[in-house]
Amino acid sequence: MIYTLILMLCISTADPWADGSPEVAYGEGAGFGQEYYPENILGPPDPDATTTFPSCSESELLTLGTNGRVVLEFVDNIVLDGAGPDFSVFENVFQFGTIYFRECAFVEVSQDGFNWVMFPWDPETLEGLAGVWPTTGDDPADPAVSGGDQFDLADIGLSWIRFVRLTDCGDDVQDGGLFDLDAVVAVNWQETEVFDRYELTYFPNPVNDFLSVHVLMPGTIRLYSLDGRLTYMDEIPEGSSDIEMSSFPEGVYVLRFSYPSGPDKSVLFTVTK
Ligand SMILES: [Ca+2]
Ligand SMILES: [Ca+2]
Ligand SMILES: [Ca+2]
Repeated sequence: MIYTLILMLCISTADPWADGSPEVAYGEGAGFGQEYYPENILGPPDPDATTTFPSCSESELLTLGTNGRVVLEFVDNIVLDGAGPDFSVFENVFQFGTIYFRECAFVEVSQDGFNWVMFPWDPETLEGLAGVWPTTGDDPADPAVSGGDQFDLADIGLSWIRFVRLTDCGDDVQDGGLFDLDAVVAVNWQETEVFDRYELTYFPNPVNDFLSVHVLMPGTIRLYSLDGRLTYMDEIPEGSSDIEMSSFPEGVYVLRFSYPSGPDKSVLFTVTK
């Protein structure tokens, strides 16, 4: 049995933690932890944090600043709607006697990183916000013992998500101050192929009539000859588009696609007759 376990550990490299942070926008009062971003908000929460001794390390926490926001991305896994809570957010909330020191953030989730759904929240009870309950120091992937703030995708009607966006509540919520993110951890999740949301695929190559280009979001396509001249430009929708190539002289071309808020992708292809 131990061999089976070792084999499983070798095969599965995915983890429940958030894996990347494609976007951050700091607000007033930010600064703490920026030197360690994004590593300080990826991976598990600070292992030394407890309910009464919260994390206070810049290598574990990132202060967003007033109305600041950060996006976390699950790369090797997605969060699924399973039984009960599906992911947890850990902040350095702490308890002193009967008092909790809380600094809150709004929580939104997304499948594609563009369309977002916010968890409903209550300004009185703070339910639906992150930064409300302390980290216990127990297993961060088990919501029964982990502490932190827990979110159930069933509450907003989504079956899975890949992105979590946290926005400091600023003056919208009467809390203790600035939200300091420690970690976001999936509870119900599934390993996935590493996903490139800025994917660009095309065929055939070489081409003599129509070049079929497939992209995941709308954007601008440009074709250049190898001497750098722009020979074609158009806006294309998400999905597949056919570009008529029969009037193009033979040769090698650069196909460049600009995603609306991502990197440009460039590939080479050949036109033949
Ligand atoms: Ca992960
Ligand atoms: Ca951390
Ligand atoms: Ca659920």
